Amino acid sequence: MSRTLWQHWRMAVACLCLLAWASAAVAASTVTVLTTDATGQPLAGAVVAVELGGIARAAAPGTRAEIAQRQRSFEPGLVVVQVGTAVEFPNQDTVRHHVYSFSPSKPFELKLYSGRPAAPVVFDQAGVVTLGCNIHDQMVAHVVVVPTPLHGRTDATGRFVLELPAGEHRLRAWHPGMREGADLLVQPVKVGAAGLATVKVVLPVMGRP
Ligand SMILES: [Cu+2]
Repeated sequence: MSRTLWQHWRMAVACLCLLAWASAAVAASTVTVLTTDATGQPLAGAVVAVELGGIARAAAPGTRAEIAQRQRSFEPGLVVVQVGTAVEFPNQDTVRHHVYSFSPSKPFELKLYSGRPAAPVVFDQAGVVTLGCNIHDQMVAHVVVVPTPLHGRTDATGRFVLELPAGEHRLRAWHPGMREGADLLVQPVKVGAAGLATVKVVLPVMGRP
């Protein structure tokens, strides 16, 4: 190998190494979030949301979700939406319902109605909103409002798996077994260059759900 070729080869190797380093630095790593109660028992169905870089992000205008009323219950009984989402509350029963929330992050009421209300309800603040019906006391639902599109619920083993880039993020978690009115628990999550395998989150649930 001539001296010039050798120099080119060395340069190429250096470039490749730099590329590999750069892509490792931005690559996402697979992170498992494990939610448990205070005794270490896994919690299925916990809501987990992560704000990348700790930055809150609202939903794109026009983002919609729906909670119907069917057979005198809310269907589904829990939705997780991004801040700014407009939620429709169609009544599919023949009886009228009166949907309300006293939750501080979104107090509202849809007075006794049939069919589809004229306008959806926009959930513009992060938090947990509890819904009820003035006519049917057993009707309860939750709208969990999070400032990120990156959210999900834990499986039967209490786990939610997602891809996270290196950085300092903000994780929020909540479980229906937590005290009524409890907000999402906030926990910082730091993903280093070597990645991060598991994040444990202990939620203050009241007894077994
Ligand atoms: Cu009702």
